[in-house]
Amino acid sequence: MKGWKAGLMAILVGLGMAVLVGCGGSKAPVKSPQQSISPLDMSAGYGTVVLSVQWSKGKSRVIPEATERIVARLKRSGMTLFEKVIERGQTQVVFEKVPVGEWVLEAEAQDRFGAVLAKGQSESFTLEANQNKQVTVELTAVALVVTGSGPTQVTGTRVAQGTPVSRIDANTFNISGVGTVLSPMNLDANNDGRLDTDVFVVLAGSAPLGFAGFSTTDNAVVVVRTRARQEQPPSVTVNIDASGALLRNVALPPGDYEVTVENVTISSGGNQLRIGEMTYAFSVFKDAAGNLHHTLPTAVSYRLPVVGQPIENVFLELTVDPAASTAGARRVLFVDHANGEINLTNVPVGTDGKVTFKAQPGGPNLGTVSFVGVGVLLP
Ligand SMILES: [Ca+2]
Repeated sequence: MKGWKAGLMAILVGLGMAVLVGCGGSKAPVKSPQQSISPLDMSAGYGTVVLSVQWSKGKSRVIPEATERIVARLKRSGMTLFEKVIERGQTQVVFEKVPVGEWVLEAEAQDRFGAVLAKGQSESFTLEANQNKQVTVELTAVALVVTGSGPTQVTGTRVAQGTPVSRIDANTFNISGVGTVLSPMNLDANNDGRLDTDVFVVLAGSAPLGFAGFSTTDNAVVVVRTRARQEQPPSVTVNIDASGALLRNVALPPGDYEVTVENVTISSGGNQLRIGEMTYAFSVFKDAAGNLHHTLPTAVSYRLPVVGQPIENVFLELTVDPAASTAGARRVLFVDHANGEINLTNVPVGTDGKVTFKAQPGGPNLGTVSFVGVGVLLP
């Protein structure tokens, strides 16, 4: 990300106006000033505070690229008494009917998920009647994070039950019209030369776990059928390239599966996150009309902490086939830290499987994450 080191220059102009009737008032006052700032000397009058923001495109004074809004707070004695939101594109916001006296302005740059990307606060200043004041707030990045998104490019095709198939070995089949596929299951258990069930073929080149910034030194993934009745769930090993793309077609009957890949690095803007093992759980399912779908992500957005940074304001957003939501799919996410388990608050939001979680304040720093498991499963 460009601009992480840069600060924002926000100019606060205090326009001292002895009388200014509150018309409209603050868009989002935290508390009514009349009720919450009794220590203020109300008899001394009010001023109006105008916060101007320079949405600079230069590299020396820019806000983080992902910033969607800036939240500005007027504080006294550590308490926020007025709060305003400046959406991207707006250049100023007006705090009306601000009592004179000592104030500190705090500003936070937030992304579209509300995560704080950068923040800062002004020196303490005095708002007096008939005084114009400029205050500069330098925003500094809260944490260096890995940010990225991209299509996972999962492509596939449904092949109908009864389609001619020949078995090459325990996990290799040749399906008429498709070609050679790997499968954890025996696709022709009754040995009649035809597919026992409809199957979904994830085509070579698809990257079920891969996305922009993803790389691995693992040269193969293991696809396991989970929730299978067998004591040893059926599995197949599929070669992949460094970007996570499958090098072979994989045929999957309806069911629940996991793909596991090891030694993952996610890179973005020069930052890296290392993950010892990453698993994606997914379902292949039939809708009411009998069409096959999967809950593999069709796109992934993420922001993850870099090595050595605390886990906070982290998210993974998995976009899946809308049919999965219709069918009542639920999201799962697990993260294990190399130095032990971290208690996370998982908050599934929205239909796209967005998951955000935060470490406890003061929690442990992050080394190589030993395990990240995400997925979307049918009930
Ligand atoms: Ca058969």
